[in-house]
Amino acid sequence: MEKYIGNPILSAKDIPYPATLIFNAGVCKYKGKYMMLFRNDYGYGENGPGKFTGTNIGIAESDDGIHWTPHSKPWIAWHDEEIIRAYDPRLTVIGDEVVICFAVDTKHGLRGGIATTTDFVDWQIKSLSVPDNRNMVVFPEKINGKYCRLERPFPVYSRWCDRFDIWYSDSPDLEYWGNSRLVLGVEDVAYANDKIGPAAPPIKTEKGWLTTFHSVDKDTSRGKNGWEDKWQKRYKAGIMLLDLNEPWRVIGKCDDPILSPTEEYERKGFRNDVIFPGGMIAEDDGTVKIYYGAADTVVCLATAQLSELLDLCKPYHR
Ligand code: BMA
Repeated sequence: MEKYIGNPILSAKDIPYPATLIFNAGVCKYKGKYMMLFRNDYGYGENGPGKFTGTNIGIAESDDGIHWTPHSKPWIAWHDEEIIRAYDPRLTVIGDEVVICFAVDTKHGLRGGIATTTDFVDWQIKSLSVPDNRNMVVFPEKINGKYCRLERPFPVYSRWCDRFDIWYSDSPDLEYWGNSRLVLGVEDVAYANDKIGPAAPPIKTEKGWLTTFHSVDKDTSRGKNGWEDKWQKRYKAGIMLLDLNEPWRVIGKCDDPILSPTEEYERKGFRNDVIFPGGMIAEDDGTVKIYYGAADTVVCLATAQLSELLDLCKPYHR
């Protein structure tokens, strides 16, 4: 992967409304433009360390996927009596629609939300999972007549610590989800000692569905890292290939992370040493753009050749 020399591609200083941390963006190509929805945690400092006044989701557009123009106002702030906030959007174009997955904090648990839009103005909520689930990403086409997603439940009572894995479910209509299967366990990723989760929505290749995931390793000797009193985790990005017809089956995986925190903008911020991809675009010229949140503070871009990413995925069966 080549990290873009001009990173970060979007940060709080670019945003024309109150913004503190601009990160974890979803990106798609839609109706001739690159569209980005990004997370904005704002108000740090007013309520003390680690406590933000609010979170909203901003929107930005681009002609080249590199230079971005944010709209003058936030896109949405999903908030009501039950819902506290929505964040970490991921975007998938399926036919005429854009499917948006969110993490949704509610008073009764953390839920995975799925919505659709055709114009980035009106949006319709299709489903909200039971707690606790998030990091949902939808595949860019129906497979065997079903919408498919990767997701990351938090099975606390069977794992007893942060041992969280990547799962698959499918749906006839984006509303009712089932056929759930384990895709990849945290124990299958040598560089993770804590948890893993889906990252950007998969892209279709002739060899299979190519998809990123995030992996977390925890170092309990670490103390204050970033703005909070304690932050002991490090987030990297991995990549794997899923079977085209049975997308819960991993058929290839890279042994090493494809992105690790090495740069200042990844190593220092609200939470140090975090790389959290949310968008991946395959271009016609054979390059792939991966968009990722860095240090929970800014949005960054890295590029690679699709053929090289495929070569990295060695045959794998769990
Ligand atoms: C995860 C999510 C992400 C965040 C990451 C690193 O659990 O909360 O939104 O980027 O932690 O802090």
